[in-house]
Formats: sequence, C-alpha cells, structure tokens
Amino acid sequence: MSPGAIFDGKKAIRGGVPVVFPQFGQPDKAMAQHGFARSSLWSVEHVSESSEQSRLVLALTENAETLSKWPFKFHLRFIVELTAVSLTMRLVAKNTGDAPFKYQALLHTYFAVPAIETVAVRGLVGRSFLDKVANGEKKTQEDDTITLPSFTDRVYVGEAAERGFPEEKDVTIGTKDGQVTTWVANRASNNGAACPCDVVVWNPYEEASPGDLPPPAFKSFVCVEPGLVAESQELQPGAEGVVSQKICCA
Ligand code: TA6
Repeated sequence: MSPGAIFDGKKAIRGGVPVVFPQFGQPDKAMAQHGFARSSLWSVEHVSESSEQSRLVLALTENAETLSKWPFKFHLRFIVELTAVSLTMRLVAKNTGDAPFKYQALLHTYFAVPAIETVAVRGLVGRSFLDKVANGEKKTQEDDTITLPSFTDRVYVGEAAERGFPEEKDVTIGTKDGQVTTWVANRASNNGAACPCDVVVWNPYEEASPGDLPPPAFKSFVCVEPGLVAESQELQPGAEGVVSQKICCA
C-alpha cells in the first residue's frame, strides 16, 4: 500500500489489487482511467471460513453511475480464497444483459519487494510485449530474466494467441541473483473457454510516479498484472469472462 494512498473513495486506492474493468488505460476518454470498478463501492456477497480456507466474494452490478458511463448490465464478482500457502483471486465478469458487450479486465496486483533494482520477473520469455515506455513498440522478450532498472511499463501478450495455445506457464518474482520468492499463476477465460492471459509488468520509478505514490515508494513494489487487455474481448449475453491470479510463496 502506498503511504500516499487516498481512501476517501474519490480515486482508486493505490496498492493491493485494484480491479480494472471495463477498460484498461483510457480508450474511452469519457470513462475513468482503468474503468469504474476500482473506485466503486462493492457489496459482500459471501464469506466463509474453514480450517483449510477463508473465502470472500465481493460483487458489483450496474447502477446509475456505471450506466451513465457504460450502457451495459453486468455482474462482477471478485473472489478471494486464502489458504495457509496461497492467495487466489478471480475477477468474474458476467454479461447479464441481452446483447454482447466489449470489455477489458485486469487485476492490477502490487507485489512488495525489498528493492526494485534487484528484482527479476521470470516466465515470460518468448512472448511479444508492447513497450509503453517506447510508444507501445512491439518487442519480443528474448531473455527469461526481466529486470526493472528504470521506468518499466509492458503488456506481455497472452502467449497462446501467438503460439497455438501452449500450456500457460507460471511467472516468478525473485532477484537478479536467481532467488525466487513468489510463484504467480495467471489465467483467463472468455465465454466459457480458456484464452491467453496477458501479463502487465510495471514500475514507474520516480519519473512516472503518480501523486499518491510519492518517491521513494516506487522502490518497494513491482506490479505483475494478469488481464485481458491487449485486445478488447466480446462477452456474449449470459456468459462470463474470468481473469485469475494464484500467488504462492516459493
Ligand atoms: O500498470 C500499468 C498501467 O496501465 C500503467 O500504464 C500506469 O498507468 C499504471 O497502470 C497505473 O495507473 P493508475 O491509473 O493506477 O495510476
């Protein structure tokens, strides 16, 4: 959590896992950056507790505010499952209207790290990525070790889309000297069928740190974000789109 996080509901809380829906970035300028979900008030739909797992389901459906920005009916669920060894989060978007709609969805997860300069993210080798620090230039990840020595903002395109759907590989977060601290499984589906999961890797460094993330806060996190964002997805009436992330300590 950023020391400058704002909790008055006027903007997304800076840290944790902001829920991005129905847009990533601001393709629709009339709608907030990253959509309305992360700054809306959700309801608690379900809470359960056992010796094995704690489970929480939060829900958001269309309302006058969302309809004024995006004229579609939906039921969003954010499902959090915590065990002794893992945290699994699933964003499930259901089209509850009678016409298809286009959407993007992403879990904007902030992972705490000791020092961004020593971080290495692995498991994305071979993927194409859009380098938003280089005007969105399309590049290929040649090395399995991704370091973040400076402002980094990349959309790693879901591998399956380009390589005939090989088994999705997990991502690890660790250090340049080879340590692995966190395993991250990113998955997606749309209209009930598994589909390639894009992964965004971001750290703003000082030059792109927003006001509610005052330096040196950038030194203490890396964002590894599963999503359906490289292209808008079309969700059929009654169908669901899902983005999930399972996090385990190595
Ligand atoms: O994490 C990727 C990204 O889209 C970056 O481009 C940057 O804008 C970041 O999200 C934070 O966005 P926010 O609206 O939360 O300041």
